[in-house]
Amino acid sequence: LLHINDSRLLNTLDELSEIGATSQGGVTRLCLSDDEVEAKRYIIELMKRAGLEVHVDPVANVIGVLNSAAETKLVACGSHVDTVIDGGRYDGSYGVLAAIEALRSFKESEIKLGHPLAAIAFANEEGVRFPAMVGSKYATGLITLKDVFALRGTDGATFEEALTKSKLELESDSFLAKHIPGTYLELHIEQGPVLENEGKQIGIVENIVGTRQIEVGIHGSADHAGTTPMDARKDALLFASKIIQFVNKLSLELGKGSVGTIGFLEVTPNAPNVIPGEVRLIIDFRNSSANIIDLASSKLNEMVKDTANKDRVQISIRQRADLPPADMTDSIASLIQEITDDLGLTWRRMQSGAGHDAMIMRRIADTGMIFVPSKRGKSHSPMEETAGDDLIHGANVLANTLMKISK
Ligand code: HGY
Ligand code: MN
Ligand code: MN
Repeated sequence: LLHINDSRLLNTLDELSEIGATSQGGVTRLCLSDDEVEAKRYIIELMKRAGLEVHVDPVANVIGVLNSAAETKLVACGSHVDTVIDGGRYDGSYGVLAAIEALRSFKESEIKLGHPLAAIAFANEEGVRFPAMVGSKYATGLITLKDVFALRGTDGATFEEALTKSKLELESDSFLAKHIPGTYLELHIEQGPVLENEGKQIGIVENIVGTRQIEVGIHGSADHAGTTPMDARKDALLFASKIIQFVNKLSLELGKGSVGTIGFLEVTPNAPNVIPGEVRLIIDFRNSSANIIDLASSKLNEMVKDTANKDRVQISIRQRADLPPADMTDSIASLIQEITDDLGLTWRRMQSGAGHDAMIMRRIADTGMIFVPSKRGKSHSPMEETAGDDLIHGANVLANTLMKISK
């Protein structure tokens, strides 16, 4: 069994966490922000130090390749280095750094590998600024470069403008389209309380729930808060509050693991004595069943349109992101389980309530995910924390599973 270099992995985690660090101990690295670009440059450097052949594709996926001369199917692993606003230091970053550490350890121990291997930092997994999973969707041919370039961020910039501003040197063609991975493995923190509650060291993911994001623009009328009678108002925020209540009620009513969130809300002009004229909000609905997601989506569309008429406001409504539920590959889950047993670690099979690039990669490759425990189940928060030995265990499970597949 191979053991990765513990202190080196933890050291790179500390170094990467400095980039985009916030005062509360969290990290903010939105897609193609200066901080995320700096993180990508750090990853490029680290891959070079690890002796990998580095490729940066047209949407700024960063790919480090080992044993590239081998003619057999690529074995890929990785995650993302972009984060949410004031998120944690492990979400995504841990999987990328452990992937690089695994390949670096293979190279150092001169293990005979029968396949080329790639460690990947996918572009824009989180979808805070631009709609989610652009990197893996492009890498798997789900979205064209033209469509990626045209994506508009919540700040109004297009993906293309942000790429140009980043000054990242990009290759002209998609490395992963030319070298389609036969297998993809992703190591990630659980971002929930299950492993900690059950005292298990490793999570073997069986399925990832689906996510549907719907963006609603509400166009009322900005008027004077003092002189406008209550029955003459077109109050966009009042209408938004009905949508927020409805999303919560619908999620509770649909049950079966449904979760509905409105985390993005923009009020214009956002002044205490002006009736809100414009509101923009994004609904995030999730469920492990595509049918329930479709049902929720149609009920939301119906409610928004009906209520808009009553409230005399204009609305624009569009699907912002659609990430269908994905089952992981059984044979990969069994292999992860076998390796975890060999390493003498405890495990349990489980669902992922968080989305991951693995749900997209599953469309073209045999795919598996490995989880390590999150303290108090916290994530997408500066409180995100995972114990050092759990981080090492997860990296060893990833490395040994990769080695078994790549022999
Ligand atoms: O939102 C998610 O589930 C993931 O963190 N992108
Ligand atoms: Mn993540
Ligand atoms: Mn995340």
